[in-house]
Amino acid sequence: MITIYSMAHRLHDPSWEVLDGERVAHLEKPGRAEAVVDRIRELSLGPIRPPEKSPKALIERVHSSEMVSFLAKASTLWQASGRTGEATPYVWRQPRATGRPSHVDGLIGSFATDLATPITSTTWEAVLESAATAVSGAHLLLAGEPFAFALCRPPGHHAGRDFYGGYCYLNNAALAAELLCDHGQVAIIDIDYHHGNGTQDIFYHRNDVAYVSVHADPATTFPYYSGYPSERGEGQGFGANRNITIPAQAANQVWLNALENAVVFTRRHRPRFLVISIGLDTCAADPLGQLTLRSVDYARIGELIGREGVPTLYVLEGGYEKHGTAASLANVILSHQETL
Ligand code: SP5
Ligand code: ZN
Repeated sequence: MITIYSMAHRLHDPSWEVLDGERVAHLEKPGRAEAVVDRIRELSLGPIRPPEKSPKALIERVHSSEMVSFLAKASTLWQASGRTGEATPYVWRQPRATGRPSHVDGLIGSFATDLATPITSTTWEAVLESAATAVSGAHLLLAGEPFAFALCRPPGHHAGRDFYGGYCYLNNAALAAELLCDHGQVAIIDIDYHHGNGTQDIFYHRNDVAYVSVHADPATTFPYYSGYPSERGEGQGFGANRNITIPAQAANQVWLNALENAVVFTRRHRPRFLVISIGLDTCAADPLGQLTLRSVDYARIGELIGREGVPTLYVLEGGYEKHGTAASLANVILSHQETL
C-alpha cells in the first residue's frame, strides 16, 4: 500500500467553528493527519510519497468556476474589506435568489453551507494540496497499484459542485473518481459517519460514477438536507446513488450489515475502480459521531472491501479523536492488505 501525503495540510489550521450553538476550538486539526501518518510509519504500512499530480483540470470538471475562483480569492477579499481573522459567513443565500452580490459577505454566503468551515490566509494552498493528494492517489491505481491511501486534509465529501462546508472545500474523493472514470466504471463507497452530500451532488445525474453511503440518519444528524434513502439519482444517474441510513447510535453489527449491503450495491455497477471515502468519526472515541466501532469492526471493513478484488483508493474524510482515527485507519489498511 502506498500513502500519498503532504505536510502542506498544516497551512490549514482554523481557530474556531460554531458547534451546537457555541463558538469552540476547531475540531479539524493538523494533529489528525499527523497522528495517521505517524501510525503508518510506526507500523511500516508501506511507502509515503508526496503528491506530484496537478488537480487543476479535474477541479474544473467537478466544481463550478464561480466557487473555485471565490475560494481562491476569499481570504484576499476578506482582508480587503477590512476584516482580520478567518473568512466565515453570517448570512446565506435564500432559496430561488437570482441576485449576484459583489461584497465578500454576500459572496461567501452563496457558497458556504455552515459556520464550521473558515477560510484563513493559507487555507487555499492546503486545499489545493489535499486535492492533489487524492488525484495523485488515483494516478497510482491507473499505474497498476491495487491499493493506495490518500491522506487528505482538509477533507472533501461535504463539498458539492457549487457549495462547501462541513470542514470541506474541494471534494477530494470526487476529483479522484473523476480522473478514474475516464478509464472505466467507478464506484464510491462513503463510510464517514456523516452523509457525503457533496459527493452525491456531484455525481447525482451520472452513472459512470456510482455512489453509495452508509451514514447516520440525516433526519437527526448533519448534513440534514440530503442523505435520505429516497434519493436514488436522477436522469442517467437514476439507480446509481444509494443512501443507507442507520440510527445515530446503532449497534456495530447494524453498521457492518449496512456496509455489506453497500458493497453488494457497488457490484451491480461492475466497478473497475473503487474509491472509499473513509471517515473514522464512526469510532467509539469520536467527539462528533455517536457510533462505537472498535478495532475488530475496522478489520472487517478492510476485509469486506479488499475481497472485492478491485483496485481501491481510500481517501481520508472525518475522524476527530486523533488516536482513535489513526488506530482505526491502520486496522482497515492492515486487513485490506491481507486480502491482496
Ligand atoms: C468531514 C466531516 O466529518 N465533517 C463533519 C462536520 C460536522 N459538523 C457539524 C457537527 C454537528 C455536531 N452536532 C452533534 C455533536 C454531538 N455532541
Ligand atoms: Zn464525518
